[in-house]
Amino acid sequence: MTEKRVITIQDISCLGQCSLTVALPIISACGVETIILPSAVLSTHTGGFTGYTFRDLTDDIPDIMNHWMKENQKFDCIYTGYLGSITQIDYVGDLMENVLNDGALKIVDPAMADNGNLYYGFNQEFVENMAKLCGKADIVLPNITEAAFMTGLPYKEAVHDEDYIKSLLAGIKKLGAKKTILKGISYEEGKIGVAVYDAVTDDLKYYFTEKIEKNSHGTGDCYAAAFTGAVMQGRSEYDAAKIAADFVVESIKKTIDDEEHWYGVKFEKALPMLVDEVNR
Ligand code: PXL
Repeated sequence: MTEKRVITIQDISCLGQCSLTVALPIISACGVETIILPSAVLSTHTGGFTGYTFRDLTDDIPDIMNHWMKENQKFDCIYTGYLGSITQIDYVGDLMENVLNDGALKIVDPAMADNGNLYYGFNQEFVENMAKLCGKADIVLPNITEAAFMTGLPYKEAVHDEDYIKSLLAGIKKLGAKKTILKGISYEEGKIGVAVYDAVTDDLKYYFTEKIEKNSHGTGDCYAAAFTGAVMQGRSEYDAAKIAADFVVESIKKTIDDEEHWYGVKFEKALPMLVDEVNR
């Protein structure tokens, strides 16, 4: 039996517990072989550090892809996270065409914004290109901010009303994505959750957890990686969305007492729980 393999493309932020340094250990812990394509190497992430180094690897992406094609290597899932430029988004389109098996799953996390703002270095043109990439995906995992930017709807803070959330989901559906996991929804104080929306059947479900009042960096990346690992282990999208949410809550809880640990979450401490849940 050939095991399913995931290719994930995002940056390496050497220090910072985000992007590839969380995707590789988390998906691997789920029992899934993970092929990585580093799009850039930074000394840290850009969300709070200053003076970080940045080595752009955009030009290596086609060479790496061409080598895999020559070696006849194809994958069963592509999961994309933080991408640094429109050229990189275009190269993801090439990867989708050239290195995926028939029926491979395309998961796009449009990691580019949070709390109402785009991350440093992104602009409206990038948003439009990311929205097009989401249109090619089977599953997209935006937070409320990213969904608002991509649909052109206003960003609204919690507590949300359901009509607003449904309008974001309808907007993402219009982009062409088949399924949306919309993160960061709150319909009541103290609770936060995700919508799991199937645009083909119009089925909408929610999963809520307790809301921990801490702004945590990198939790979106931990969420998407755990979701991808769980889905590739055969869990339904809804189960994977739930498992990923519980994993992120546990990771935040493991971090909350350490005030000096501001740049990420201690997801490593929650991996045993994730592994248990995925294999349950
Ligand atoms: O967590 C998303 C992310 C990934 N990679 C880099 C980032 C960020 C968010 O700020 O700066 C380099």
